[in-house]
Amino acid sequence: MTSRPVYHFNSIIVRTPSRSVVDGLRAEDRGSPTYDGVKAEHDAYLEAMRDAGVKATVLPPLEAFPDSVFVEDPALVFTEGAIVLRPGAAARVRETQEIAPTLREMFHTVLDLPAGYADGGDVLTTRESVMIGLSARTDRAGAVALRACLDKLGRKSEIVATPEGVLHFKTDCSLLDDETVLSTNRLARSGVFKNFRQMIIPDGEEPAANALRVNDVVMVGSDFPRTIEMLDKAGYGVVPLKTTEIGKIDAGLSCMSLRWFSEAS
Ligand code: CIR
Repeated sequence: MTSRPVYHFNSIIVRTPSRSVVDGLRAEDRGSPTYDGVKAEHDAYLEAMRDAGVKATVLPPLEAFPDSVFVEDPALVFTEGAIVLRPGAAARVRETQEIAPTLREMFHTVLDLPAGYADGGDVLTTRESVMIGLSARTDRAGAVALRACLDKLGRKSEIVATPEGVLHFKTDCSLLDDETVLSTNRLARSGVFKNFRQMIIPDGEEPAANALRVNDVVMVGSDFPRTIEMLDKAGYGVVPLKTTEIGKIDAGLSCMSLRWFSEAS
C-alpha cells in the first residue's frame, strides 16, 4: 500500500453533457433540468477540478445516452488499472462501450466486469479497502465479480449495504480524508463506517453527502449551507459548487468524473 492519500489525484476523465441530459433517469420527477443549467454546473466543476490540480481528459457529448455525463458509473479507475463495469440501468449499459477505448488508451491494465451488475456510484475507495454497496444498480453477482477484479489489481474490498431507496452507496457518503467520512445519518446508522471518524450530514441536507475530496479541497453542493459550515469549521478547504440541476436527475459531485493518480504524468 502506498503512502499517498486516497484523495490525491492528478488525472480525471469527464464527459461534456449532451442536450439529451434533460431526459436523464430519475427516481422521482421533480422537474427536468435545463441543458444550459447542467452545462454551467459542469463547466464550473471542471474549472474547480483544474484549480485543484488535476489534468482533465474531456470526452465529447453522447446524445444517445442522456446520463453519460455521469462517467463515474460505467467504470472504475485506480493507479494500478481500470475496470469497465456493467451498469445496472438498461439505458446506461452501452455507455461502457463508449468509455472503454479511452480507458484502454490511458491504462496498461483494463479489466472487464465478467458478470452481474455494478455502477461506479456504488464504490467508495478508502485507504483500507474498496467498499462496494449493494443497491438497485449493483447486485450481489456484480459485487462478487468486482471483488475478483479488484483482487487482480491488488485491492482489498468488502461488500456493504446501501440504505433502501437510496440510488447509490455514494449518494449517501464521501471520503473527507483517509480517516474521515461524511455520511448521512441513515447510512452511518448501519455501522459501515465504524472504523472511521464520521461527520454526519445535518437533517434535511442529505444530498450534500455526495461531496468530493480532491487534493486540498472538498467540493460540496452550494445548496447545503449547514454542511458547508460544518466542514468549514472542521478546517476543510470547502469549494461550494452548484448542483441544483444535476440534483434533479439524482446526481451529485462524484458522478461527473473518474479520478486517479497517474504515475506516468
Ligand atoms: C442515473 O440515474 O443513473 C443518473 N440519473 C444519475 C447517476 C448518478 N451517478 C452517481 O451517483 N454516481
